[in-house]
Amino acid sequence: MRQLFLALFTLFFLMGCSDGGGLIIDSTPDQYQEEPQYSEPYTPENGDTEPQTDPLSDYYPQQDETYTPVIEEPSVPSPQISPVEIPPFRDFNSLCGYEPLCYQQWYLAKNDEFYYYNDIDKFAGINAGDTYDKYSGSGVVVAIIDDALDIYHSEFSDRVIATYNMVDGSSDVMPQTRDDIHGTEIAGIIASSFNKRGVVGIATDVKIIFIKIGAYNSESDYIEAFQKADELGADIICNSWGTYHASDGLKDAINNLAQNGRNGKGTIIIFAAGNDGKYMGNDESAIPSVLGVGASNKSNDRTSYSNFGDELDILAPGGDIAGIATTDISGSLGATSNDYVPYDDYNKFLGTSAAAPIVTGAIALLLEANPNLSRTQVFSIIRNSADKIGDVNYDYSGHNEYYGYGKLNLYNAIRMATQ
Ligand SMILES: [Ca+2]
Ligand SMILES: [Ca+2]
Repeated sequence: MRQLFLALFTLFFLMGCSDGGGLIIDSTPDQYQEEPQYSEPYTPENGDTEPQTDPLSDYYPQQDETYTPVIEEPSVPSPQISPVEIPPFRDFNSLCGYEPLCYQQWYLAKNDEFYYYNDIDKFAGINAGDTYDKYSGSGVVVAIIDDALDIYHSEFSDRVIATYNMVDGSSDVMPQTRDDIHGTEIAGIIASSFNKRGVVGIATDVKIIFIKIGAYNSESDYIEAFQKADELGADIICNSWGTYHASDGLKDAINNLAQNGRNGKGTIIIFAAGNDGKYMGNDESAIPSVLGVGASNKSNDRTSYSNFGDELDILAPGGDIAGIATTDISGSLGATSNDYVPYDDYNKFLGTSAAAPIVTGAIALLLEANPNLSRTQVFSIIRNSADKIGDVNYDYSGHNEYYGYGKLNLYNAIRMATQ
């Protein structure tokens, strides 16, 4: 077995301990193995009072002013004033609707109180803006290549359109053990719905193809997995795994899809950069026709574990102290005994494995907004709309080897895609 960290980059993170059987060849950095350090995570029910002082009070400077004057005579139109201007960083209430765990999805929606109690930088999220009013990934198909998927999960079961098991050639991709947890967590980030349960995904109407791979698959199996995703109609292929030894054959297959897939516009292939804090080297995420995704944290900075290199394209929240709330295998199996993994769970989900599906969901919205975008145009938009975070210099092209082209800014990307 080659050096495939099938447990897919962050399985070692999510397990919180290294009991993952033979699949796991890497270990969780020590600083992330501890229990969360904050004492009282905020929940809406626990009777917490408002913060004494609100460090974010400058955050929506015009919000009150914007809404108060609406008492103006409704009969007098003001044509020169545009309709309510939505702040670039949107209030979480209007985005979250009735999803009970959305308040802790700091990577998606800014919640003043939650941010305050968890000391989260006000720009740490992806800036969803008003995107959710307009786009939901409708008409877009995402393939996830990973360990297993709970296809019956209430957040997305109605949108799983095809499954394939590369290990045994069947269509059964259901988790077999409590360790087969990773794919369900990824799917939830991308595709959870507004169903008054749990979390909300980035692309709530996207269709899902799931292709199961295992540590005993061969190089030709990986190639076949991509071909399968293409045959089944994938517009985007999300990969939170890597080998550090991308073969020429796999590179050819990926390049071919990136060039000719999606009816010649190019399939968008996304890979997590990996969690070893090292140079990406010959990893799949470093293939130039692949979008390589690193992880940012609640401080709106790069995480120390995130791999780096000339081919790193973009950062997105992957978390370290604060994890990425998402779906878990339904019921007792998985990270938790219920259907979700909270941001502060002992087995919280974090890593570049969580960042890649965030970018995947964002691109699903881009392709809905403008289906004609070529693969190279999508890459260009994602790179050029990114926030230049971190106290570092970016080169003439806007790139830094540790930060890529910066951190995903969904609102800006959508604007750029629809101009
Ligand atoms: Ca939900
Ligand atoms: Ca569970």
